Amino acid sequence: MREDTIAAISTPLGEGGIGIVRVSGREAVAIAKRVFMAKKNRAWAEGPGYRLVYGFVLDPENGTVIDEVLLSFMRAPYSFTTEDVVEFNCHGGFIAAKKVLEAVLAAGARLAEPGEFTQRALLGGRIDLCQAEAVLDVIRAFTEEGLRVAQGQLLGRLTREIEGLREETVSVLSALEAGIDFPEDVPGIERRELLARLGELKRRGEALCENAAAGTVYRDGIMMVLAGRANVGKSSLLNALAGRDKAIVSAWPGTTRDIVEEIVNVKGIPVRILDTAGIRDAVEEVERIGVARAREALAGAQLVVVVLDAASGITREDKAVFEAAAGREQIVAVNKIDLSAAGISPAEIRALAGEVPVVKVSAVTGEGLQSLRRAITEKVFGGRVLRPDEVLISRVRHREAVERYVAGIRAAIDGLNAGVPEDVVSLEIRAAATALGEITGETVTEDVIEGIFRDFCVGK
Ligand SMILES: Nc1nc2c(ncn2[C@@H]2O[C@H](COP(=O)(O)OP(=O)(O)O)[C@@H](O)[C@H]2O)c(=O)[nH]1
Ligand SMILES: [Mg+2]
Repeated sequence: MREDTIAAISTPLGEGGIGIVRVSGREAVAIAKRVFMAKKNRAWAEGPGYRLVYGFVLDPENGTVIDEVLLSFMRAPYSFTTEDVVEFNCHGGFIAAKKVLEAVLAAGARLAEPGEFTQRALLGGRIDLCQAEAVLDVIRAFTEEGLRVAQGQLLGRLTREIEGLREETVSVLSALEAGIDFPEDVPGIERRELLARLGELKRRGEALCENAAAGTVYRDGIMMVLAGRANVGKSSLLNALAGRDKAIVSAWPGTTRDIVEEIVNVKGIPVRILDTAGIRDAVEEVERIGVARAREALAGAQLVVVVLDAASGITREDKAVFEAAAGREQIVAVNKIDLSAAGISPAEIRALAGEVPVVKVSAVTGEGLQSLRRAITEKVFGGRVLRPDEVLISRVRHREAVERYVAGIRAAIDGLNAGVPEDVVSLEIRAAATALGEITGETVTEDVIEGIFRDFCVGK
């Protein structure tokens, strides 16, 4: 499979300073020699790796210059893929890198599949599966916090945590099995000690699951809906949080019909904010569809911000909004406090919505926006404060594996307490260890790996 040499443009197409064509594989150097003419150092390929060589990529057909480039050369195994890698730093733009790629393909390389360079790094043993996933998460990170979580994973901190847990689990398993196989020779590990060690493993697994919620939030973000009757200032609030005029704001009720959305960085959380049509008994068809969509969005949201108008107080229509939002995680934002500082009494809100956080804001002056952001993070993290160096699970695939691990250890503990035979208990522990191995790729099917790389872009 790794017989052939792959190539792709690794930078986004478009106007830019440089565009990079990456070539990896056994023939990388031979192929580069066919298309590249060094200005001075003609013997670059015989020297050590990690060097830049200045020169030209020539059209293999007629010898004309395609582009002036800097070639960088990483010799196996000291490269991203662990293979010989040559990268052409071409001029940016739409054509130069594309022509260089064509020349490289004509000289014997094959166009890389999405994520194939990273896949080779995985096959070469330079990174494990969760580090490969982290490569994509680093690229896609939307906030600094998301980047930090992804970098921790890329640098192997999650791997070490998972591997440590797995080794300890296997060690408990072999102690238990020694007692089963040679009951006369080895005194079976004491039950009490066994239970204590399993209890500790369960606790560590549970801690990882708890933190996974935060990690997933930093990676995937949350979906938040602004709901309220017409004209309370939902669109104005979206614009204020986004810091730009995304949605049309107008004194005319019923302006927003379709859902307008924007991803906003709220204290490190990528929040997908959906601005919806005001919920009311619309008479006209387009608005009616908009209201139906607003209700649908509400049903799928992880967090609902019910917006009220401080100047007009609570009306019959606001009550309908609270009914639609009932049972959802929610925050109440009393908007337009620049018009009415007194706002709406918390008791009145509580009577309709129960114990919900209430913040006073003005989308026009910006007052209270910081409190709204804080209320959002408190809702999302449940008031928990995260240490910056904490190892966070950020992918559903990982969380599910750890959940199965914890379930297995829990079953083992319950089994021991209930007097289940030890060989049955050991099966539970073995399955738990296998679940952990799926995270780093030790025990994982080909399908899972393919699914992961399908998400990647070509060139990474
Ligand atoms: N004074 C004041 N006016 C606001 C505020 N927020 C919105 N408005 C005004 O209220 C009207 C309706 O705002 P809009 O954002 O379109 O409300 P929506 O229908 O809920 O999306 C517009 O004229 C806005 O300028 C606010 O905080 N203070
Ligand atoms: Mg609107």
